[in-house]
Amino acid sequence: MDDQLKNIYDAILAGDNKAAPDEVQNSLDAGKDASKILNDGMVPAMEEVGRLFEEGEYFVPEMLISARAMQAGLAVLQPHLVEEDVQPAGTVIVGTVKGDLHDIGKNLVCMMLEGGGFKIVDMGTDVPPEKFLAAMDEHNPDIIGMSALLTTTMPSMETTIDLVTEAGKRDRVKIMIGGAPVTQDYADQIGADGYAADASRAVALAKILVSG
Ligand code: B1M
Repeated sequence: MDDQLKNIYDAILAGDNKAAPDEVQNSLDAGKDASKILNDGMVPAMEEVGRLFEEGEYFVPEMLISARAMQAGLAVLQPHLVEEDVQPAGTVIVGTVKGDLHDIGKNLVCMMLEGGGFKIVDMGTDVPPEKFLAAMDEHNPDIIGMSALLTTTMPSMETTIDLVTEAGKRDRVKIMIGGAPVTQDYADQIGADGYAADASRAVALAKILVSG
């Protein structure tokens, strides 16, 4: 990691929500690629926050202020991740499932999908299965995307798929899932159409799902 990326990494770890966007801007001004800033500076910082939390060195407040610094940095990065003038590739409803308040990964997936030309309906966090179903009726999406960061909230993905199936609407929509504890095996097990490990793979997967 070079000095510029290290400054971003340190600002997020320290939860400094002024330095984080400033350092992101400095790196952009210096000509650094937005995806490099994201993948080699910002995401590793959040992984380190998770490790420190697991080891009992960080607690929820520290996680929260680091998350805020991450979001502040992402706001600066967003226009550089989103390509302009791309034809709509389809509509995707995206939400973090019921009981789960983690939204950084979900927001990144939304940004990248938007950059990939998809129209996004962002449902936010803590989205119950019934709300996904109601949004399906309202927005007629090509894809429902669900994110979960807690092992305890993953079952809500299956409940949502079951609800869509019981409503007789499963053949009208593709369902993709993701989030740190989610795997391809889990996607297969609950009958999702696909799993993506990160935001760029989510775009590639969404393109395959709408074309197939
Ligand atoms: Co929480 N938290 N957290 N947390 N948190 C984790 C997830 C945890 C792994 C930390 C740890 O113990 N190491 C752990 C979960 C353990 C488990 O379930 N096995 C945990 C816990 C325990 C908790 C609480 C229960 C803590 C408590 O209160 N005691 C609590 C739960 C609150 C709730 O949701 N009900 C809690 C709270 C919080 C904060 C609010 C403080 C904050 C979230 C702030 C926010 O999101 N606005 C927070 C944070 C920041 C984290 C960590 C440190 C970082 C998460 C993150 O933003 N990562 C996290 C540790 C970790 O993940 N290593 C942790 C960066 C982000 C870019 O990655 O979200 O994985 P990620 O998204 C990626 C991919 O997964 C993928 O693409 C994204 C971009 O590449 N992806 C998709 C995500 N969604 C996708 C959807 C797709 C496709 C791909 O298709 C639709």
